[in-house]
Amino acid sequence: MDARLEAIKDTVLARNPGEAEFHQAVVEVFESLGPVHDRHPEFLEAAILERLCEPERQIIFRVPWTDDSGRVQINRGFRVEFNSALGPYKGGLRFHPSVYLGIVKFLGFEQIFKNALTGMPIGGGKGGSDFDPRGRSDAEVMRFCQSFMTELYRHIGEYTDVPAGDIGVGGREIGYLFGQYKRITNRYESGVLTGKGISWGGSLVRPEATGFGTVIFTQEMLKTRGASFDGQRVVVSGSGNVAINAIAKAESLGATVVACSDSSGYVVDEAGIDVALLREVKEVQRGRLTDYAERRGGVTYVDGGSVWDVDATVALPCATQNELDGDAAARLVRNGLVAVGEGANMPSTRDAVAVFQEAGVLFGPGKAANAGGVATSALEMQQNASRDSWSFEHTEERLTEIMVGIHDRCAATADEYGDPGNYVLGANIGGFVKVADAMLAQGLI
Ligand code: NDP
Ligand code: 2IT
Repeated sequence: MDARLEAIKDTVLARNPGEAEFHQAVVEVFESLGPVHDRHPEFLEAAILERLCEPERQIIFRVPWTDDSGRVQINRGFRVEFNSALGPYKGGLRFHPSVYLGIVKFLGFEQIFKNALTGMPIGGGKGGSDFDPRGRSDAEVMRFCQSFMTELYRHIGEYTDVPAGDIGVGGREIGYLFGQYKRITNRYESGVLTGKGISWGGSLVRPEATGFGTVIFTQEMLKTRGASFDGQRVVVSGSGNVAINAIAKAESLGATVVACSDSSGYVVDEAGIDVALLREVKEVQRGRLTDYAERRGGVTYVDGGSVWDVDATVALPCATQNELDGDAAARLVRNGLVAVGEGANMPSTRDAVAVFQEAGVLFGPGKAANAGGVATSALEMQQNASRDSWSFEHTEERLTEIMVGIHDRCAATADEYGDPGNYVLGANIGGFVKVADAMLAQGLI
């Protein structure tokens, strides 16, 4: 790392102790930014990096609720409003027992650059709770969401901060959150949340957008080597919103998706995952992959283990951070891997990224490859602002244009900075310069 940036990085790490994921995200971005500061010493003078690493506002709050047996439960809620240089804070809410400030800050930090890359007018933020929705009834989830929003509502708004979904937060949760916001504020403010249902201000394609976008981005990378998804053998991790829609899109482009996973194990389905059945099991019945394996028949279910043991030409990690380490990466490379598109946020460890890049594998980092979700959230905000709703075809066309645009900008930036094909460099520099320019223009705030 550039010596000037190393000193700033040390200060950032020291003043945010114990936040391993946030540290990882900061270091990974800083490693790309030396050459930018050679060209733009004004960024150093204005302390852009120091300001970027300090969230504009961090909110931590108590979320009390009662479970179905009448017992009081207490969770912790978070919203980190990281950077508003380009627009209102924008980013999802994650409900998962692993959530703590370091996770929310890594996600919010990544979101700043991702949102800049989309070209849409959105700043970066993230939130969530250590609430575990697994095994909770609808009524419990509703009470939790209502309590969460009873504090969050005062911090958000169409022009301030616009949350959406992430792990553990989908259409059901956004519905309960929106209902409570509307009740407290007495405003039908559609643009305050995205990922809404289609009959009450949502956008077509938003549910599919992250997974579809990841595949579109990966297809663009493959095209640079004269290849496509057609005929690829694909492994996807996870079996949630992003994974399911990545599987659907990859299969529609002629790939065979032979495996996917959840936190309990993975399924190998050599004939190709039956995406209609997977949707039914996961989205309608809220079941597990074991249910998929049972109903599908003729497939292998592996309890525990790593889905990255399955050989593939294209890997799409779509579950969670640090789920693919250096050993898994080396194994995938030995088994003939050609491309990786990150549907999840920071799923590859820094060791894994190094293995992929040294082996010449096409590598699309999450902040570029999974930007289709938030980009379509911004399209939802546009539709809300104009009280309009667009067709599936039109919205998907916009998503495709945006993903191809992100790919091309990352590739062009990597070329410009002398490292062709390095999408990590392209994404970090491309996102950073846009935000840094806006921060300079807006003065010391
Ligand atoms: P979902 O909650 O719909 O699905 C998450 C999936 O990942 C589940 O299969 C879950 O398994 C698995 N998973 C979650 N945590 C872990 C863990 N600690 N270890 C192993 N498996 C795990 O979430 P999404 O599909 O929305 O999100 C997946 C990833 O994509 C996240 O990294 C998220 O930040 C990112 N992302 C999401 C966007 C969106 O629009 N939703 C946009 C951009 C990125 P199990 O059910 O067993 O917990
Ligand atoms: O990580 C992400 O980009 C998301 N979870 C989606 C955020 C959004 O505001 O749609």
